[in-house]
Amino acid sequence: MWSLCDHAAALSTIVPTVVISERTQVAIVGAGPAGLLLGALLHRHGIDTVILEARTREYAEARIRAGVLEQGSVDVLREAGVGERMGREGLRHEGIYLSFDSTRHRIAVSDLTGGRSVMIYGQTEVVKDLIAARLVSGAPLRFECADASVDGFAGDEPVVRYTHDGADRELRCDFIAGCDGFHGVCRPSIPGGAIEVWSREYPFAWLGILADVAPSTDELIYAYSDAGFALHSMRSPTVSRLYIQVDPHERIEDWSDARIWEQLHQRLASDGFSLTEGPVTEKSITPMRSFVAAPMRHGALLLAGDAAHIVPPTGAKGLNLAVADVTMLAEALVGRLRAGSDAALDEYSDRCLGRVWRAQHFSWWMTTMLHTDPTDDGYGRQLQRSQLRYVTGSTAAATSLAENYVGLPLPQTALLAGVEVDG
Ligand code: RFL
Ligand code: PHB
Repeated sequence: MWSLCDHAAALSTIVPTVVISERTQVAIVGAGPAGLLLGALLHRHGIDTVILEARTREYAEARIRAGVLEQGSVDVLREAGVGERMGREGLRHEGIYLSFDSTRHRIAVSDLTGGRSVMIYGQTEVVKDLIAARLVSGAPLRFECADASVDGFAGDEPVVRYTHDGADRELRCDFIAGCDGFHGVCRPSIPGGAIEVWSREYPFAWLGILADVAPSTDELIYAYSDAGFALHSMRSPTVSRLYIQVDPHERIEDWSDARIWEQLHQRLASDGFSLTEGPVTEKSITPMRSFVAAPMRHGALLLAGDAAHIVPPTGAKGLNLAVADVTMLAEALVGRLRAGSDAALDEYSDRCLGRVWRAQHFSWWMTTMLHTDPTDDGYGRQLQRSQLRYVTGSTAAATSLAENYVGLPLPQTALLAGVEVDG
């Protein structure tokens, strides 16, 4: 006689697993800034999207990362309808300090770029604003989607398979947007021969802290010192964000708050500057890497943001590149899905990569100018000091830094001009 268990086991081999199937125009994998912003821009132009995120909402909203938004990114976020709180709480900055040899030098970024500026507003806040707007819009955003895989993008049946709420699901679509970050599944799904990759690892990492204390500076300080790089940034008038360069093999458990503050005091020291300590509420270590994968389009699979490229954070470019990518991607998809034009889609990868490589160079340049290289025999430090003196002493050199820091203007897409793309 069969037991109930035998019966269930036999049934499971006979009855095919039920797959819940649905369809959308654009399946977006990843609810980081790239995926969420793409969803917001497409929603405003009447394109159906479903956003699938592996993590919980709490996790996505708590991930501490970027803090500097270029003016072009601010404009796009406003256009996407999420600029209100940023406008109230963001801090507009018109300059940065470069600190070395006990002196702080101000780079007057706005004066040197015809009035352009950056906005200090945490990525956590951008993500919270985008999630809130998405939920209000009623468009689908699913957290805790496990085992996502992408398929069929080389032909005309793109599909994302995943599990959610214990059920196997498939999302059929016209296009898949791979916005799933550096460790996502979309880029690795592209056949090896169809993608070219360039990368560089650095012999250092950033240890970052968030501290409940008013910033000790009015503008960000990027500090070069023999003990290593340090950065004094901020999140609000009462919260400071600080980083120090550490060896990539360091463990966060070995860094007491006191040890971190001691290094910050030493590295940020300059005439007339004093650093105020406060309770540390978060600390973590991030390795540094440069990476580009090209092309960013493979049939109906389009990569955007960290899924396609990453930069070391010294130039504050990663989030801004993600915003630029999805602005161009939204325009391309609206052109295709509402007006039947492939022109912008065909240009998507090349348009993005021009900007990506400029940001790659700037981020590499800032990183190598400001970090001490453990393998350096002393020659490199002489070059770094010479470069820092040049950048802070020559208007031409300072203008080049400023222009890159505020970011290239975004191409004036129809979306940004608020124009109906299918009009
Ligand atoms: P994200 O933010 O990594 O989001 C990807 C999302 O995809 C999800 N995901 C999946 N979802 C479904 N299925 C899967 N199989 C999935 N695999 C992954 C992930 O859970 C996640 O939610 O990529 P996105 O959207 O491209 O955004 C990129 C930015 O996050 C990144 O470039 C910046 O944070 C970089 N960055 C900075 N950028 C700036 O522009 N200015 C800065 O000041 C700045 N500072 C920084 C930074 C990054 C840092 N770290 C920690 C790397 C400072 C630091 C310390
Ligand atoms: C930050 O505030 O987290 C930040 C600021 C400037 C950078 C990188 C990170 O270059």
